Amino acid sequence: MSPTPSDAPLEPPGEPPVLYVAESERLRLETEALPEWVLTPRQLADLELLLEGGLAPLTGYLTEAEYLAVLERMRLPDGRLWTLPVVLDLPEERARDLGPGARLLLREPEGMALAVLAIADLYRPDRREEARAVYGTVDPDHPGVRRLLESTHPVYAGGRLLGLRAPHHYDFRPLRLTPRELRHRFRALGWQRVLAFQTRNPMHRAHVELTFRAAREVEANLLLHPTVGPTRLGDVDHYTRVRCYERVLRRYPEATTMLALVPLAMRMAGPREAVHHAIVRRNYGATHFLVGRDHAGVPCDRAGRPYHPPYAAQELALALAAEIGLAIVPMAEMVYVAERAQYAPRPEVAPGETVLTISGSELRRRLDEGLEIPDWFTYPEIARELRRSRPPRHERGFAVFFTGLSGAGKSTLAHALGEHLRVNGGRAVSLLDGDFVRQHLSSELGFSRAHRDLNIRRIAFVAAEIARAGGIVLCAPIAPYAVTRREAREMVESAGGGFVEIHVATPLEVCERRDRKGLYARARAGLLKGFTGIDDPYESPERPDLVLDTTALRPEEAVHRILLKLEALGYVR
Ligand code: PPS
Repeated sequence: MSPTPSDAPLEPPGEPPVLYVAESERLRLETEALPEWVLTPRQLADLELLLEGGLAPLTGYLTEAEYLAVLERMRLPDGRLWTLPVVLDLPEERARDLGPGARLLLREPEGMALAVLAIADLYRPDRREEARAVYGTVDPDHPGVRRLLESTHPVYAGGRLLGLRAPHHYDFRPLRLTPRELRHRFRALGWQRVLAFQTRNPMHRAHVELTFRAAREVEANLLLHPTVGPTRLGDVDHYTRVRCYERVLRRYPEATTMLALVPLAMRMAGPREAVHHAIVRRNYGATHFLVGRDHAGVPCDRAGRPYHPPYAAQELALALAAEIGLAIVPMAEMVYVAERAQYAPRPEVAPGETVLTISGSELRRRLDEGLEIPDWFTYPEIARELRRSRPPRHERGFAVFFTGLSGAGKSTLAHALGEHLRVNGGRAVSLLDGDFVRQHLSSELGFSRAHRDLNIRRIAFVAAEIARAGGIVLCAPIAPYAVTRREAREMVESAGGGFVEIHVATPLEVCERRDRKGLYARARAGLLKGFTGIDDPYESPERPDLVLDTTALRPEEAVHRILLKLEALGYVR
């Protein structure tokens, strides 16, 4: 199944050109008054790869003609292989005063100018078509599809990049080698055959066995080349992962294995992304690329159906290997065989042998509950690192997010819960009540949809920072929109915090009867416009962690139910 060593080109294709302009041109461009755009983390990762030649032959973002050709044929209009859209997405407000021929200055979030985009065209893509072509599905449960449909700006700008400088990183600098630096390193070491391994996860024993075996089969040196760009929501953060890689590296023979990081933004696009990853590694000077089971894939949909057959990525990458310009090394999944106390490729497991595996979600569960992580699964030093970054839930920061109509009882419950948690002690408890936030954080905002969303994002931002620092935060806004509540959850969870959503589902009639602030009366009289529940919508949560109706429930009773839920989820003991 694997290619023989002679399949591999010994000399990788030429060094990819970087996209930086000369110093004089840079100074000139920097003094021009250009319209600007501050890059998102994903855009920043794409830009860094582009500037350093990691996405050669691209010299900028895809124009519409290129984009359509890539979607339809996995090729640029001139026939060269290219499988994923690499585009700059902009909101309408930003795109409005731009046009073909305009130049757009691209900055990193800290303000440093990185590049100028010479805009060739601006277009409004059909993102469902893009999802269908790239992911093979428009299922919003697929995280790549969801990001594309919900969090991508509607206008794409294509054109050539004039690079000013590389983004600056303060973390793991010695490991962030550019394509040129890595190629020079290989040359200096005399490495002519290099097998690259892509990952977005911590490496456990199965990965080590897999990479060892693959490198041995093709008689190549091994490059551990994990991505440190944005990956899938919920993945282990790159700081923890890189600490794990540094530790796992010591398990390999020093002279034949190297670790370097690549700022690649994962799409989770399966087969097309496997080819993309291989192209990137060719640019970094690898001669071989390992493609395992379900490369860059999302295993299955809600009904348990796979989005792609598990070996589809291998098949596509193998079929295109000659064009990519490196050898694809397909590997079967490695599993632990209990009777042999050894890892083996799944197809080589004999009938009657016991296969042991621990899935990503099972590992997270064990970490959350502080349970054992067996030695056959990972090395003790890796388990230690993972425990440090994901302590059991009762030691972690979390948000309790109350949502419901005005007068439903959110503030009362949040306040009462806060007192209980403070009495228990341990973690700091902060309260972000709706009214309080509107006084201090969002005093200039009204109640339009845009302002309500902004208000919730601000709350979520603060909540995420509190949870990141290990605190407990109780949020009690109306938060009437489901999409924005989900965004809040994602913000807190991606900061490593827990998120517990409580729908305070007291019916409108009861809230209105209470009318403590007299607002319902004013809304009914038409004196207050856009009041939630009266002439403004409230979207009930579909799957909250807890639903409480305070019509006949005393605050003490309600708080007791919340504490039981928090205990059941493991956040308090
Ligand atoms: S939102 O939608 O989440 O941003 O709302 P929130 O920040 O929680 O603010 C709700 C409080 O503001 C008062 N108020 C209104 N609520 C809803 N709609 C309109 N038009 C409105 N105008 C003022 C109201 O007292 C809410 O407080 P709570 O604590 O929910 O009763």
